[in-house]
Amino acid sequence: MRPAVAVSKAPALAPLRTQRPAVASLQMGKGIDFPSLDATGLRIGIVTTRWNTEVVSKLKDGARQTLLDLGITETDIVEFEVPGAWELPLASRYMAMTQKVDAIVPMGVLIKGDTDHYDMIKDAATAGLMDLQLTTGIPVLCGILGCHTMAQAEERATGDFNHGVWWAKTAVEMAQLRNLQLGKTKTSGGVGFGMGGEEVASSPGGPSKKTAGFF
Ligand code: DLZ
Repeated sequence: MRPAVAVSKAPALAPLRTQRPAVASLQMGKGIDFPSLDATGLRIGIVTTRWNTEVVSKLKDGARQTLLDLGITETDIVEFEVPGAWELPLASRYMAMTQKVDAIVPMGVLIKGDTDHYDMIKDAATAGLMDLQLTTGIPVLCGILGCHTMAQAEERATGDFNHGVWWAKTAVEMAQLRNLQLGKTKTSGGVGFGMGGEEVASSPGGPSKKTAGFF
């Protein structure tokens, strides 16, 4: 007798929503073009380090100004600060746990020294950031410059080559892609901890209560 064939009753996956293809014309290794972006209503998180703060602050300034130019309000730029690049993944995770940011831009600068410290931090931090975005589904950028000299870092945080500008645009593009594909509405509300969570039923059909936690 032939074994019964289980027929899935699960609804077919929703077709992928299409987005205008990104313009990706490489300019001699000096960055990429972006499609026209409108970031109105998005909320973007920025996490910066105090290590190499002179360069990191330029990256942050470039990112902030770009976000504002794209239509994001000051209040929709959420900022955390941490000591060094090693701390970026955990702080970014705290920010992701709020579920109130559409993308996160961690920013740090690692300068290669004479020891293996640089490689340990660079590899662990970048792996942590990748893991974070894949496990949460929230875009988390690779905003760590790994440079051999401070001059290299300065160059990448200045003028037309300010990576903070590109990171901001990438964050907006990825946030839009996520919201489009997941059918999410734009994020709103505060970032904090308390009783500001969603109304949920405490039991099926039971009275609703507000959840405690990040909101
Ligand atoms: C310890 C250290 C060193 C040597 N260099 C850097 C650096 O170039 N950039 C950076 O962001 N952080 C550096 N740190 C600090 C570590 O990231 C981390 O803050 C400490 O090891 C404490 O966990």
